[in-house]
Amino acid sequence: MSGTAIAVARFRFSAFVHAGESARKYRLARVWLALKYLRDVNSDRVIRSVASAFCFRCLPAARDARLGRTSPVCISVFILTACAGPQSALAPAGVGAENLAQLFWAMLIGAALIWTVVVGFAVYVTCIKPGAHSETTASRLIIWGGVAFPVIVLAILLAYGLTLMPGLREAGEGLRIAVSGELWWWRMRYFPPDTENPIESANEIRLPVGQRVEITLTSPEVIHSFWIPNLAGKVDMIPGRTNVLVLEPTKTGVYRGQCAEFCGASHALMAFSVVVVERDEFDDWLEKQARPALRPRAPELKAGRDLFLATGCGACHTVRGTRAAGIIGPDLTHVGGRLTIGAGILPNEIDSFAHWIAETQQIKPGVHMPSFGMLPKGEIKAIAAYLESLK
Ligand code: HEC
Ligand SMILES: [Cu+2]
Repeated sequence: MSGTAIAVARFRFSAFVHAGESARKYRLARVWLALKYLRDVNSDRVIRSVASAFCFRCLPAARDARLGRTSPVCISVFILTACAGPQSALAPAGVGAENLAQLFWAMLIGAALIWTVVVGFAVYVTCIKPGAHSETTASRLIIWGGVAFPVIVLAILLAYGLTLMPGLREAGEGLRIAVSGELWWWRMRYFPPDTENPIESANEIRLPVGQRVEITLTSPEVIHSFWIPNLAGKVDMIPGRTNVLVLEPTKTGVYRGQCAEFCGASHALMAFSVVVVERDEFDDWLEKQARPALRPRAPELKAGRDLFLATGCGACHTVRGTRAAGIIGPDLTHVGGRLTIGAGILPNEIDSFAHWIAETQQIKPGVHMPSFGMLPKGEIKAIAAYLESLK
């Protein structure tokens, strides 16, 4: 939710209160604003539409003074819909996440049952049959309820958890992807089984559906954590160590990964997109990624490439097929073909490239790329158009 939207919502809210509305309408306004806020902060379109449907349903119902009954229903339905989406461990689209979701639901249901029994006991001894209990009853309760029962439950949970683990560690089926956590972006290197040289990319991971892919995780400087909630659990990326995670997506689609370990100033801006496609589509895509960058034909794009090379971008970035061969920043050979730029924070559009080049440090504080805002606007636009054309 943008600052302006918050200001507008606050303004509307206070206008509501100051207009001397009844207490019920005051409550209604709060619920409505809360829902509107939740709707706005959730970027997922599905959640948005469900939330707006409920906003509009709540409003007239509440006006009819039935808010007391309607709002808990609205809110709980809304909270449940938040379990879906491209970055949710409870909407599994991979074998690892399916196991974890299963474990989560089993634990949640178990915990709810135990809670009900404990509260039931509490109600029984305080309301239904208050008074002193014999010492034998009390000791039995402690031994069975307080010692034996938790030991049995935890042992079952441990055994269940352990049975899920070997599946998460099985070897991959040929393709390996080496991911390195940088400050604050992701370097991806694809190692198909039959090639020697890795194919380098960044900030987006593409996977073939139904195939077990081995992901090796490292980091050159600080600890990050690689997490794609819809596909699997998170695994740390530790300097000097290589951790292995196996991903086996079961559904095609676009998901979102995020660094899950605080790693410095722009940690929260360190995300990436995950695109799961059919096997054939994946093979075509990988084959294209291995090729050098497209040669620009249009004069504006040629000018953009020349400016890119002349401005020193090549000191940090590689564009295969040109003399730009830097390795400090992401490989830009096919940057225009990614869904987002800047590690999952801006949509892939010419305007975003221009904005990124001119205001890098404002967009992502602390990154190892200086802002190039001193370049004339026209030059920035030309470089942006060239990069966007690198599909
Ligand atoms: C000193 C090294 C350095 C220089 C010089 C540099 N960059 Fe970068 N660039 C980086 C780093 C590091 C990142 C990754 C930042 C992040 O997302 O955390 C980056 C990210 C980018 C991205 C986003 C890439 C992606 O995968 O999303 C673009 C586009 C980009 N730079 C363009 C340029 C252009 C154009 C120039 C020249 C005008 C330039 N860079 C100069 C280091 C550099
Ligand atoms: Cu990180």
